[in-house]
Amino acid sequence: MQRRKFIKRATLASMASLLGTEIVFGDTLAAGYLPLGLQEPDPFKMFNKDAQMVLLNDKPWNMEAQAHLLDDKITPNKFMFIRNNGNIPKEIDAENWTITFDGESVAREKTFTLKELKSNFKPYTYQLTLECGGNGRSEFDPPAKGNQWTIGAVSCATWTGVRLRDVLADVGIKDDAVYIAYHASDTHLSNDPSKEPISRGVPISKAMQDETLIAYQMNGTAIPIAHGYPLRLIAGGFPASASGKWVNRISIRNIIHDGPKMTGTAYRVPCEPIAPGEKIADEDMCIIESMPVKSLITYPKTGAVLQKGKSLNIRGHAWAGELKVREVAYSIDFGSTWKNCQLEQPANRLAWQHFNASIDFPQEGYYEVWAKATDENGIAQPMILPGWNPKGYLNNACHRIAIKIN
Ligand SMILES: Nc1nc2c(c(=O)[nH]1)N[C@H]1C(S)=C(S)[C@@H](COP(=O)(O)O)O[C@H]1N2
Ligand SMILES: [Mo]
Repeated sequence: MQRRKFIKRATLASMASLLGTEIVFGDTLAAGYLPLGLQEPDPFKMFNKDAQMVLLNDKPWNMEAQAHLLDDKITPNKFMFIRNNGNIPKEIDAENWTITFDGESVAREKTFTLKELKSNFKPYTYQLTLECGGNGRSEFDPPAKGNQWTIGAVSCATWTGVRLRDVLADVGIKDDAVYIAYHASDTHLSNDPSKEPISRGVPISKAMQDETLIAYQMNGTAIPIAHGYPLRLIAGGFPASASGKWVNRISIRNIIHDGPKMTGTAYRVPCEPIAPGEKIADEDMCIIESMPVKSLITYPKTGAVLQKGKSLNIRGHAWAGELKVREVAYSIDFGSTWKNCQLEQPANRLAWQHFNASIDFPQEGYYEVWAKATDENGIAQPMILPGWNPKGYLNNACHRIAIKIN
């Protein structure tokens, strides 16, 4: 019979110091036992994410998808990227959740409970593309600080909520209104209660669009905690940072909102192109509004091996901020020649569009399939990195996958 091994006294002492207190009865623990209090939470389980998602940061939680995970026409929660600037609110009381409309340019300051919001205004449902302004940042050189997103900080889910416009009509906005700003209940990483991790917003014209929602459902059920439960602003086509999660206040401003992450280099790019690494003054930086045209090949997964003589069906999505995508083309010869893909219409304005193509390869060997989308104004994705900027935003270079034909 093998004797059960007990934990070593030194191990117990170091665990106690990590926990900041004595482990009472610790001498009965088996060797190798890790007290729950010392176990790192598993973010994939905690947020119901697929294990193939990629964790970029745990303080705060930031997680991205891989291209092949984004194959669904409507992104399910398990493949949706998470981008947090602060700590997710701890105690969320949806029953008693309120949202206040205030600011210099509000006519009648007003607070609604979540229930009132739902019963006073008509619900609308749209598929809306949300892409982080920093998606693709990892490729910039000189590198930019921040989450090193590759291609996976984009999603297109179904969002249900009330139109911001309808609520603004109810509270009334004064003639001098220029911007709306969100405030939310997540907390600053420093835990300083007087600091907000992020408070951004959109111009009034964007706030007035049909698809700008104060949403309470994602893909037909309550919004998952990580994505803003129980209430979030959704402004598709703009950098996703404009879509405030856990929103409890919307201020109608008579100036361009100046909250955290609105000023300086945050979510701004040089108004005029600059050389990589060049210094630039804050006043020469412009706020990112509509996101640039982009596409993603979601099938097959890069590295796929195919039998000679078979054609390959590729598919993916394309989006262009507030614009429609006019065309998606593919190349198998490193951009020398291009052929058109089939492109679907969007489900609604600001939803990504699906494309597919059937590709024949002339002989065995290594290939890359490149995809290039063009927006309705004739602007196409660049094949190499677009303009360098200090924070590494708006990398919409062509996506490519490797294919081997045997
Ligand atoms: N309150 C709050 N809203 C927020 C953020 C945040 O940190 N706090 N992050 C923003 C950023 S930068 C992005 S890209 C999106 C990410 O949305 P998701 O995590 O639902 O994918 O939420 C935005 N809304
Ligand atoms: Mo973001």
